[in-house]
Amino acid sequence: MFEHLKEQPADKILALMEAFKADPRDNKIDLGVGVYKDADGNTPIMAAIKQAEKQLWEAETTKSYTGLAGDPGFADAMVSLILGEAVPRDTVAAAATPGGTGAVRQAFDLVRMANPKARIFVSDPTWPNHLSILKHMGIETVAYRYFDNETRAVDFDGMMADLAQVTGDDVVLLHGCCHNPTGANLNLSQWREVVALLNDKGALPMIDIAYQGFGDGLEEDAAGVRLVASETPECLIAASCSKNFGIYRERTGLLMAVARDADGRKLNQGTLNYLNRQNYSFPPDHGARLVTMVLSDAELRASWQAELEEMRTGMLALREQLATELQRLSGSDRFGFLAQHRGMFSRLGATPEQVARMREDHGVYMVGDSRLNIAGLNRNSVPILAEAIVKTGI
Ligand code: PLP
Ligand code: TYF
Repeated sequence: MFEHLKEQPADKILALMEAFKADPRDNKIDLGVGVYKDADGNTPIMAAIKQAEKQLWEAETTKSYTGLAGDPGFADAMVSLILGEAVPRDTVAAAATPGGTGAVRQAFDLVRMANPKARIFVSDPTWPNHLSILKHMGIETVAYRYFDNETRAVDFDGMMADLAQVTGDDVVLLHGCCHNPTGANLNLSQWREVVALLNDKGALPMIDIAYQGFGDGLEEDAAGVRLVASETPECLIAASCSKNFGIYRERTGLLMAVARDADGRKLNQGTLNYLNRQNYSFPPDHGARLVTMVLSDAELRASWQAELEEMRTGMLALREQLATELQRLSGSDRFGFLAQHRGMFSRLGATPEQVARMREDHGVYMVGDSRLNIAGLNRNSVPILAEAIVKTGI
């Protein structure tokens, strides 16, 4: 039977991670996979998580199953972190999932159950896994313009013109903050315009939020998603804890479905439980429990927020340094966008050939579309990168 299988394309980002590991050069710089790294190139376990793990080891008395939607305390803590007071809690159904990817996958499954005709509108570009999962599921996708390659900012006019084509059968996938791969984000007045358009057309917004706290701050990064949740009748939110809690391998995420009322929530909750059961029964618990402990304990939460803030401001400082260095070396302001972008990523706007030359000549690894991970830099490697960029003629 297996002879009928076809070779599947590799994930380019994960393949790049392997290529970097295999490169023997000492001075290589990894700006590929979206994992936070400190100045020494390590991805640390956050102090609050380490502390929570210790407490959990002492206090946990059973590893028996939780519920199909995971621990309700996790959902409560995350709904409050992401949505704040934006919507009444009794309208929000939520289920823990294996990572943000699991939440995205379950969201698409839910959409397909609710409306097999639904098309999903995705930003051009978007996280490649969105497209890969949608293709695998046989769901029709429509790309909407998002990024202006000239200005390296959001092509908002293009985006609105393309979204004007949505119908009441469609879903529009938006990145909550820190857009992957571009780093270019909507401002609040643009979010308002998008919400008005979707309400006008009756399309369902779906938000993928994987980097809350990496952009402008925990509250600021949630402003778009809160606006959508409070101003539209229904929406889906897929959240990841991988980055902002640094628990990538624990596979911790949450899918939320906001309904019009408590009856709608009941139906959504039943469906989310059903979908978890079909795909893996119970979601992973360890990471979710750590997140719940950190968010519910004042001391752990303060420690987590302080460390997250340090990561965020560190990335901002690297952005400023890189933009300044490039301005100095190139004598032009064309790299100013690096300081405007938010989150771990920026799209540099280089050609695939230039990206290849950066790798071959300078040992700089970025994704083929010229996405670079700012967290892969430190104060010493910024000038080296800036020089390589200018020498490559980008
Ligand atoms: N969505 C986006 C936009 C991402 O960049 C990521 C990255 O990892 C995810 C979702 C899912 O992350 P994970 O499944 O590791 O929680
Ligand atoms: O975009 C990134 O680099 C992260 C990590 O299949 C990632 O989101 C990349 C590819 C993938 C899963 C996670």
